[in-house]
Amino acid sequence: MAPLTAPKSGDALFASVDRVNAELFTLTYGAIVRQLLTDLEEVEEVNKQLDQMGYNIGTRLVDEFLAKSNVSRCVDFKETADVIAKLGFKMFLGVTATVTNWDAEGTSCSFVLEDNPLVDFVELPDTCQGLHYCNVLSGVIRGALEMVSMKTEVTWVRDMLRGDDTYEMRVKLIKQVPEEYPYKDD
Ligand code: MYR
Repeated sequence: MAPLTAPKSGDALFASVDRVNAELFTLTYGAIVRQLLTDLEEVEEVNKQLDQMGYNIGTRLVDEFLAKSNVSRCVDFKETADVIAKLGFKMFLGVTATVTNWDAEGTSCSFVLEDNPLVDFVELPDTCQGLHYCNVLSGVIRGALEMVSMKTEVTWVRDMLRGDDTYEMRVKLIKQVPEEYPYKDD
């Protein structure tokens, strides 16, 4: 029998393990949403809960992102948005987003997702029309940004599960809290 070796990135086996994990992740998320719908009954409450779960994840995810990506402090919100769209989404969802629809002040923009692994296999019944199924993602962005001193509001403006042509998340910078130096200079 050939000796067993661990699969390496690029191996066919590794690719299939990645694919199975992505499917497991998608199905697990679906099961969580379904359970919340059963437990909370009100779609609005489920939206809030998914956002809060995402926020909690985002506040932790940001450390892993900063450690793995070696990204240093961004000069402004525009650079931060690009970093999230190109590196953040790629690292945790395996897709990239397009940053678009900037307002004149440079404080609001949209992330457009052509591909959204969270919604594979998902179809919403009529009773769930008000559901923001992907609210965990907007919560993640809000939580992660808060950890780097940016208070934001994140909302979905287009959602293919609601009949739109793509997924568009609007991110509005509310306040940039200056980071305090923890020691007093003498
Ligand atoms: C800075 O400190 O200026 C850099 C800020 C980078 C923030 C990156 C946040 C990453 C969030 C991951 C998004 C995951 C989406 C699924």
